[in-house]
Amino acid sequence: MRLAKLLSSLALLHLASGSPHGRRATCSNPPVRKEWRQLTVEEKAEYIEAVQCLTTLDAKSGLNGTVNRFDDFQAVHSDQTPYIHFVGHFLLWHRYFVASYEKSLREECGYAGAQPYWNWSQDASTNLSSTAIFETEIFDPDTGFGGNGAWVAITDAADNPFNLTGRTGGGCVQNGPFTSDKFQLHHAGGGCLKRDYIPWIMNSFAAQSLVDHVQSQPDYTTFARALENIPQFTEPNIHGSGHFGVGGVLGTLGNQYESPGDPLFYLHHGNLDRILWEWQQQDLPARLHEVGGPVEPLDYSGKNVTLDFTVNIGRLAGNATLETLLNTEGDVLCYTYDTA
Ligand SMILES: *[C@@H]1O[C@H](CO)[C@@H](O)[C@H](O)[C@H]1NC(C)=O
Ligand SMILES: *[C@@H]1O[C@H](CO)[C@@H](O)[C@H](O)[C@H]1NC(C)=O
Ligand SMILES: *[C@@H]1O[C@H](CO)[C@@H](O)[C@H](O)[C@H]1NC(C)=O
Ligand SMILES: *[C@@H]1O[C@H](CO)[C@@H](O)[C@H](O)[C@H]1NC(C)=O
Ligand SMILES: *[C@@H]1O[C@H](CO)[C@@H](O)[C@H](O)[C@H]1NC(C)=O
Ligand SMILES: *[C@@H]1O[C@H](CO)[C@@H](O)[C@H](O)[C@H]1NC(C)=O
Ligand SMILES: [Cu+2]
Repeated sequence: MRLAKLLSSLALLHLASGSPHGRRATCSNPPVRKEWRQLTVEEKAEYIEAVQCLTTLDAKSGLNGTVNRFDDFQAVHSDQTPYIHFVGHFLLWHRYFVASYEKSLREECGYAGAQPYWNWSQDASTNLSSTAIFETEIFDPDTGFGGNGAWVAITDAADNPFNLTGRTGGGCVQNGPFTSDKFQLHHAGGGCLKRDYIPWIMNSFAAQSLVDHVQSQPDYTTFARALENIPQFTEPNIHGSGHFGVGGVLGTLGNQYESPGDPLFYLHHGNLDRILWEWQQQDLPARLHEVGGPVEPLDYSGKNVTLDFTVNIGRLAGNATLETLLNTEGDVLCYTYDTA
């Protein structure tokens, strides 16, 4: 009798701690992520100040070429670049990375808001040579992230391996809060922030019709693959829009290793994460528990990731399973978006 009672109370205890419904949610009042243009002038200034604050705090990642907390993020991404793109964990690794950056802005730099995103589809033109997409509040020198880099000609074809046409910059950014006198990178040789706008890539890769195509995919594997598409420029991919539209050939955001050196990286990947989040909302009960895609880059017939697959982001935060990262309001992540 006593044994039976003990066993049944143990069973109850087990149920309470083991069942997802028995677990106390640790995310209350999640920060609400908004499009940059939904922020007030004050909120924009607070965000930019918090980014600048990261550059004044000592590095903790232990990685070579890091002086400050901003560098830490760039170095961790660079370190893992060969293992985190064209794989099943691509989107959730970057979700965790951006959320950890948001957490550092809030907890280490006193930023009270959420990570903003850049909805580039809002400005994409069917006139592919239009530069209107680069003339929005995102690139405003006073309230945004500043504009293009100075023109730098490419004389050695090896510096443009994809033979991209239509470059317009390539040097240090010329205005705004991240010019070389105010902002310096340190990883991989460091130097100024560079941009190299390519209007046709920005306008075509950011088209809302492509976003609609990605969001109409029936499962995680096809969704994630449609979003990244192929590592070439013969077909558009929405992931490439911000990277190569803004970073072009010589710009920081166009460098697959060092791209988080451009503060716009976090607004660009914030938008990709918003697109994933919206796709999940279409069928949340299923899409909180579904992953897929290759463990090894581009290995579409090989081993696939599963819910218990673990990602690490170095010393930026602890290791996490893909299942925990599917939930933006769970035990590891805590944020949401302003769209329903
Ligand atoms: C660290 O970076 C410096 C400068 O780029 C380089 O000379 C050095 O070899 C690097 N050290 C390691 C351990 O990678
Ligand atoms: C993003 O922009 C597209 C194109 O203008 C628009 O249809 C969509 O509603 C926007 N979404 C958000 C969340 O801003
Ligand atoms: C497309 O944009 C370019 C650059 O702004 C402009 O010169 C051209 O007139 C536009 N073409 C059309 C058809 O609007
Ligand atoms: C770029 O051009 C060079 C020289 O014409 C060619 O060898 C190379 O294959 C081209 N690369 C791509 C990605 O098209
Ligand atoms: C991985 O997933 C793909 C796409 O669903 C599938 O074709 C492939 O067979 C899977 N790989 C294995 C080893 O099951
Ligand atoms: C996190 O994952 C990395 C790579 O898989 C591993 O080397 C490291 O030991 C893990 N850290 C912890 C605390 O489990
Ligand atoms: Cu990346």
